[in-house]
Amino acid sequence: RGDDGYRLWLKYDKITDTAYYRVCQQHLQSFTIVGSSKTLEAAAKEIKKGLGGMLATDIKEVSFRDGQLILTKYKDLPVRLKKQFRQDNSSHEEGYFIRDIEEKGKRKIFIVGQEDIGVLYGTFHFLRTVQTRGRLEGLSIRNAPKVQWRMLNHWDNLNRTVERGYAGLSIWKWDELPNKIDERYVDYARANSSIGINAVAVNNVNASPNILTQEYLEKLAALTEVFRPYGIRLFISINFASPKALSGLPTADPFEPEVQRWWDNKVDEIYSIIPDFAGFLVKANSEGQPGPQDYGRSHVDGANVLARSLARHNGILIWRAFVYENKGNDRVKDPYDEFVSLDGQFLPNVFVQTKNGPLDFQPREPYSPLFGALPSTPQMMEFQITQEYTGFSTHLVYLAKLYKEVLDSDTYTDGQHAPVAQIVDGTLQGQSMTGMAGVSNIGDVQNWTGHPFAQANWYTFGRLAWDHELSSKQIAKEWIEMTLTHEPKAVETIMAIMESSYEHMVNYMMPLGLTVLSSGGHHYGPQPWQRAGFHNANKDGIGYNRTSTGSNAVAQYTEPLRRKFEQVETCPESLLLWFHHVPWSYHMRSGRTLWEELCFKYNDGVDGVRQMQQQWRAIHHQIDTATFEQVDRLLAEQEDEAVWWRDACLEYFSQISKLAIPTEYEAPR
Ligand code: GCW
Repeated sequence: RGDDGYRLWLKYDKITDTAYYRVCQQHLQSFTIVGSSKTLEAAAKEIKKGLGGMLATDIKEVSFRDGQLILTKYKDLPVRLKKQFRQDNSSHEEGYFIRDIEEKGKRKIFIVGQEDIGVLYGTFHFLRTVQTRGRLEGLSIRNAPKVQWRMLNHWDNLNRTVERGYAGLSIWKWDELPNKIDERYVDYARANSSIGINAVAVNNVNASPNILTQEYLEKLAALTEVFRPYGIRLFISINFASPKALSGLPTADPFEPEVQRWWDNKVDEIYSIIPDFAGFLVKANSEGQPGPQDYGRSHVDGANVLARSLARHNGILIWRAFVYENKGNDRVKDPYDEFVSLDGQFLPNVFVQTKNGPLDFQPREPYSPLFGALPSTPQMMEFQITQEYTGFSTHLVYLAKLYKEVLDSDTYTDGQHAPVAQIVDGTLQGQSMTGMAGVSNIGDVQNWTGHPFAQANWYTFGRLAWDHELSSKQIAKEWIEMTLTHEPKAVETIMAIMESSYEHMVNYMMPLGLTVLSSGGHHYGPQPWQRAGFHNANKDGIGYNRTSTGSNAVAQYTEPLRRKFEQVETCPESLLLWFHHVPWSYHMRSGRTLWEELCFKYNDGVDGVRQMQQQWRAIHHQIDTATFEQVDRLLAEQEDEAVWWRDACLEYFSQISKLAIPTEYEAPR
């Protein structure tokens, strides 16, 4: 029987490596939990499920003296062990350490958290160690997250459709809540907790006011009962005009005292039902959503009204910076232009949430220049996990590459080495409120994400939000071993597929810094002829001039980046057409002309997909049949669509450039 993908990376199949199995059997037959709480119960359940599955035996809960595996908070350790572990202990409330020691002649593994949630995170880490066949002897791990809020944003509507969702309907069955708790909610919480995700916004940022009705608050309360043991806090997206829509107030003007009162009352009501409610996520004055500017007020004015209500309960407000005007100007400049002057004016419990790039989740963008430019405002990174512009759930694209490229980008803030990651994790500008959000790719299809490899993007987002220093390779390896296979050659091959997949996609869709060549509305497939305002192709050349002779978006970057992007010779070729309008005959570093390079890249992308197909077929025997065939079929579709992208774009650009498409770059099928 094939695997249906429901168990994600928490498969816990029996260990087939006999030597490793024997070691585990010897050391992991029994466990002890010190203390009691729902979170510790969740840890115990996971140990039984995880080790029980991998050892194919019952794991017994026993006394402290007999336990081979001890799960405990640091403060509950006996004094002698506290002394022994003093250096391992971290004061981080989500931190933990794992240590293998000899205690009174017996080997014991300790999983020790500062708080219960640390014990649970440590438990998942330990299970991952066994799942990836890590060495148990001498185990010594110390870990804590680098970022405070590690969050999924669902774009799920209350009617269960999912905006930009490609994996079925929303997992939230609002019609059944609060009375019926779907088992999937628990597995969702387990999966998130296993990768360190500790917050979710459950509904679309294009928000229905109804989420704030008492009816929905009770449904939400039922969800928090499931989330709480797993350390997951609840956010909701709200509609700025809710006071009008729900209570018939004549206005939602943030300066009207009755509006502030309305939010105060509503927030009090929420906390009376959900005492640990985390806060609101808001899309305002963006793509038609209502907001403070409807009343001539600023983003700060709007955000602070909500933040004030929330602060009375230690709640948090996340205000999105995804704004643009569509007035024929260069819209990539809008978020920066609107928000930089507001720095320092938001209340302390406000996050500004900024998309990774200044445009809109394109296959490749430079990092958003807002990172580094808001020194006095906590800023939350927003990545997209769902593949709106990167192949829906049809294309195999491992997004760790995109996330890492952005996080590693040097912003040169204050003239020093200052990667985006250090702005996001707060170390560079001394922020204590930090966060990273990912727009979820989860739906109610059996395997959660549609494409089996799209699970890896959920996984990798969580792992990077926890620790942005992990490499994309390392995360891929973990995920493959937990999900697909342990056979070393197959693991290597799948890693190679995943690692190369992102660049292939960029190449067959939008190489050299091109953007938004996708069709209008649904964004599936190419329609460059509708997108002239993004690529600006004409008979002389192609690309968007964002230098000082054009829209001057380069001015939003600090030196020396500004100069680097400004000059065509120093601008990275991967972003060339993002920043420059370049003649077709321009000489690229490869020796090809720009036109030839474009043709080369598109073909290279198609070849890349064909190569992935061959690589996948070569490991046929190491993958369960159902998964193998599903991915194989999807790769065939991806190949067709890569060809579709290449041909549509090159045919179209060829008509404009009046240049023929050279066939020499085309590999045989
Ligand atoms: O990428 C665009 C999407 C919209 C989305 C918007 C946003 C939720 O096409 O569907 O709306 O971004 O991020 O607000």
